[in-house]
This record gives sequence, C-alpha cells and structure tokens, in this order.
Amino acid sequence: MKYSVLILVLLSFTPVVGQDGGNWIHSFDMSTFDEKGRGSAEVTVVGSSPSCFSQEITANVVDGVLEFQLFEEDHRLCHLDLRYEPLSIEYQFDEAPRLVQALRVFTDNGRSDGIVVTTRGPYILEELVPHIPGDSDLSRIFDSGDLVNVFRGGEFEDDLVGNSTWFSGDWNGDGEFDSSDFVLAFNAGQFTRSRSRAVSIPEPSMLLSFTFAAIGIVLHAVRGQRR
Ligand SMILES: [Ca+2]
Ligand SMILES: [Ca+2]
Repeated sequence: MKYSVLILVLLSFTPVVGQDGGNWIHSFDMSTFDEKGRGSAEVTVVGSSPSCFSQEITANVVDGVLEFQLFEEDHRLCHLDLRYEPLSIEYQFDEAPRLVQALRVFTDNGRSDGIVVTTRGPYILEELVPHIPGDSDLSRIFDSGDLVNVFRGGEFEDDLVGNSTWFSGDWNGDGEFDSSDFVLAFNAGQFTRSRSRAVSIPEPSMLLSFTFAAIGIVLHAVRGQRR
C-alpha cells in the first residue's frame, strides 16, 4: 500500500518533456477558439516555487506563432522546488496560429514590466498545421460545431470589407466569408458528422438549419461557377 502511494506521488511529479527539453511544463491545455478568435489556456509549471512565478502570463500571435510568456524572478532562488503553479489566460486573436510555444522569461522583478535578465526556450507545445479548411475553431476536425460558430459570427457575405478571419469563416484568406470559403471547405472533403468535444451541442433544429444553409450556399456557389 505504501509503495503504491509512493509510486502515485512520483508519477504526479513526472513533467511533460517538450520537443526541445522544456521539462518545466507539467501540463498544457488549450481550448478551441470561438467565432471571434477568443480562447483560453492553462499552463502548469514544475520546478519552481509558486512564489517565484508572478502569476503573469502573456499570449501573442506573431507571424502565425502563438507564444506564451511566463515571467519569473531569478531561477537560482527558486529552482528544485517541485510544487506546481497553474497559470491561466484568456486571449483573442485575428490570426489562426500554426505553432504554439512557451518562453520562460526571467526579469528583475518576476513580472512582465521588469527588465529581462535572460530567457529559456521557446519550447514548442503544439503544432496546429496543416489547418483543415472549415475547421474554424482549430479543433482539427471540420464538423457542425464549426458551422454553428461561423454562422453565429454573422459575417457571411456582409457589407464590411476584409473583416473576416479564419475563426469567422474566411478559410481561403481573402478577408471575406462567402460561398468560396464553403466551396473550399467542402471540396477538401474533410467534413465529419462527429462533433468536436469543446463545442456545446446546439438544438437539433438549429443544427439542421445550419446544415441546410451550408448545403444551399455550396449548391448556389457551384451553379454560379458553371454559368
Ligand atoms: Ca473544428
Ligand atoms: Ca474568404
């Protein structure tokens, strides 16, 4: 009994080892995105005292790379303390990231407004490419949840120029959500009837409406191309 408890304790301290040695991250969990490009993530850190991490975490997408930055004071004061510190963040982007990585930043005060002393990483957490046309929430599945998302966004053939993003239905990257995006998505043949786990299930009548709307749009677009 004692040994099994010991094994369980040891297993709970086993860190997630990143592709390039990022063994200071114990767990990483990222949500899917909504139609506005909003999402959230939680990173649990190992190997540093809770008092060393300032609870500040930032997230930015630059050139398709989503980078989380975690701020810490001088690690020589903090390392080898195997307690965990979960850090949560909510964010909103207008660009679908292709890569997710984390950077550990040491500053003179352990906060994002401090002077950067040194950094470790970045460490790759997740690759999100190739993007599947239609997969607006980046769940890696194109399904009815994505259709619900983009219709909720209400940008289909609207009057605003260049206002749409991957998350709101612009899957061919021209800044608009229109029938050409549906043609691209359905021609890719990756639509699945199974649902992504992070999207709430809509009422059947609502889902049916969205599906019929999508089919109608695609048929209309295909007829338009034949004329
Ligand atoms: Ca999806
Ligand atoms: Ca488009």
